[in-house]
Amino acid sequence: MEITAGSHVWVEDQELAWVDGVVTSVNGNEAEVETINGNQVTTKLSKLYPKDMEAPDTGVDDMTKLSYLHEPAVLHNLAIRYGIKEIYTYCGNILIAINPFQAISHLYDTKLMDSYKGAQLGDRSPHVFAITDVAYRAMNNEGKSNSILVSGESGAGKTETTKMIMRYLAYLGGHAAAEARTVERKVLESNPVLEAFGNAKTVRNNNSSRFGKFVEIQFDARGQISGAAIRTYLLEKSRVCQISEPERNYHCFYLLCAAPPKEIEKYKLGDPKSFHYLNQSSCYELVGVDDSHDYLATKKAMDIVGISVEEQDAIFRIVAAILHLGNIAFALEGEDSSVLEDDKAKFHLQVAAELLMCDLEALETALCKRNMVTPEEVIKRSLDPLGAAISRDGLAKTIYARLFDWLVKKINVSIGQDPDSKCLIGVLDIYGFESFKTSSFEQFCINFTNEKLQQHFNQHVFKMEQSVYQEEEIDWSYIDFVDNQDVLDLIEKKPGGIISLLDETCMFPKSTHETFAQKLYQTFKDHKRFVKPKLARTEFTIVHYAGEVQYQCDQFLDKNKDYIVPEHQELLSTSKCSFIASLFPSLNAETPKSGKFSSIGSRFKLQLQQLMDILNSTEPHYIRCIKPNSDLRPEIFENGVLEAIRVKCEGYPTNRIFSEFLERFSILAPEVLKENVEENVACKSIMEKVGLSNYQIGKTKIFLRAGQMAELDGRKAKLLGESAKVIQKQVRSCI
Ligand code: AD9
Ligand code: MG
Repeated sequence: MEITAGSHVWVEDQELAWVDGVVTSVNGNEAEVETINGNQVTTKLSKLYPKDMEAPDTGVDDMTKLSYLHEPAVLHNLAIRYGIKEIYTYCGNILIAINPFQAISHLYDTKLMDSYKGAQLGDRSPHVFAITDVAYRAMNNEGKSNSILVSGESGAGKTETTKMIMRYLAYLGGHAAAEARTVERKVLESNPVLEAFGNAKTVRNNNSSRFGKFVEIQFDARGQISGAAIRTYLLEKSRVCQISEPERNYHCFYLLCAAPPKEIEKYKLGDPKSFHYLNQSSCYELVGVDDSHDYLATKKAMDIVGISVEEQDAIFRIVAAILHLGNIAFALEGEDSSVLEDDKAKFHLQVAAELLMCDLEALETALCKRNMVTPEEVIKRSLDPLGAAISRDGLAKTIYARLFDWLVKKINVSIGQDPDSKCLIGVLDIYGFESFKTSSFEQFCINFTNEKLQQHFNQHVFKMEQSVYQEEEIDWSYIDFVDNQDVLDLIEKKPGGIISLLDETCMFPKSTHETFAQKLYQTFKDHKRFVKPKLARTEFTIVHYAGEVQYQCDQFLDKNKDYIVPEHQELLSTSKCSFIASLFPSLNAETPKSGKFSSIGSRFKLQLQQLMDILNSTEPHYIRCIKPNSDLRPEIFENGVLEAIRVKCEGYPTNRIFSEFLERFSILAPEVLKENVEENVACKSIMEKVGLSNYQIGKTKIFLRAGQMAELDGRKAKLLGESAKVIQKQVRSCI
């Protein structure tokens, strides 16, 4: 559209993201804009976006109703709706949810659930229940599995949204008889249990999921919930031993420290500040969270999901043992051996051994010494204090990870699977895209997941667009499909991708993180998604769809090794606590030999591929969560919402029913209306007169390319301006 003096436009603003204003003058390819907050801005014409002056003040509940589908228009619409506490908006059949960071009354109550039951999408205001209802009905009517994929950056509201989906599904597919309701109760109560052990406060979210989760809810032929399976993905193990300001460790540690006195005494706990694994950060309490209340609530939820009292005791005993393990400090003895630092360390070693029900000396040896196997004999080699601390942390992480896996398995067994179920609804809540000051292997895996999902999303949006075009019988064959395959290749291609190179490096005994970094620099020096930061020795940057992330490869090698020290395995498999011993079953021929290299990265890649295979066999529905800040600018700007819009813009982002189009633009060719032709012919004539091409005429709608609506509006405004001048002239001549 031609932007001239008097045009209403959006202009970029440092504080507000976008601000609207009026062009006061145009000089070459620059324009002066007077913004509504009274500033004079000079900017390039190409940086201005036309503002739709006919858009309703209260916003639209579906982005596709916007005449201009560009970034400022989309964000402005979301901002208007957010201002009136409408947190949900559609973009076609994608639901956009903006985190309100406060409870909105009645937004999720049963009365509201009633009102969405069976309603067509769009009949009622946008809501997570509406999308879920569509998925449920599609499953019942077509007998096909559906999935609801919730995505968005960390803290955007994915987990909360997922819980609402599960609640609504339990409402739709719940049983009338109280005694039959156990399945859905177990499904719902699995959430607080998994959150207690798998969520933690991070910089971005006080209740951040540190694992990915795909819940498969199975239904019987009558549409009632008959079983469920929970799959989890890569728990962040490093958090157990290492946290930084202002984060926290996993919730369960703080819950247990706030348990009733009897438990505190039993597990020899006390102030969380006295534990090394917790006091690396000064954050112990969360605003609005009562850990002692949550401890009891978690135990109640554990009861419901079928974890026995004895099992609960063993679980919390392990949690306490990990805290005590963390306090076993080592000092140097002789040249390169280590001993317990002081009496305090001895005390914690003793408590840890008691809680883990293993031999005290065996525990100390497992921490401080390693077996060296030579052809002749096995020699015990001492570790230095640093080596012993690493060994201790490794043990703590392994125990915690096994405990978490046990919980997931137990919940699955307890809920039970329905072998006869033909249909399921899968709900995906994966950790959101992350970029920290120091991003490590965990962020690499998390962001890899998000790239995978983004690709699925792109393909889906593209397919949806195609189906609209097909319905209207218009040609779509030349629309390019833009995707992020290049980033995925960089990460997961076999051979040659980063994960492959990492595995190769891990298997080569002499390699270090420096040699790994060098290998990356050499291999990807020309890759457009890979950047070697200036002066970097061990960092690398990936240009993700959501932005650039710089990774620090210091710990990539260690974190990629799925390895349990044989001495630790030996120690715990002989624990007198059968629960603990069962977490470390003796190795048999089927399990990989202890000490043999197995890669976390490759296993994660495989898990993701399996997830994608499941998703590809379902009908997907998308919910994109946005975390707003004061000016509603998503922190990661190329958020999926904008990505969906970008995909749309590749095709025909705007369409209008013929009659609506004629009503808006017949002024551009009034003679057309007089000709008494069919509506589609009239639309065509207007476009021809204005000189626009590349649009398409469907069966009921006209499809416009990006910018064409703005162009038409511009012509209309100009015409109206000119006719106003003509009228003024006429009036003047009359006077
Ligand atoms: V992460 O990737 O796991 O770090 P999520 O899961 O996207 O992240 P989460 O659902 O945990 O974010 O939401 C963060 C916080 O926002 C919650 O703890 C709530 O306090 C708040 N929230 C999110 N959605 C809603 C909502 N619909 N209503 C009220 C909400 N509060
Ligand atoms: Mg979450």
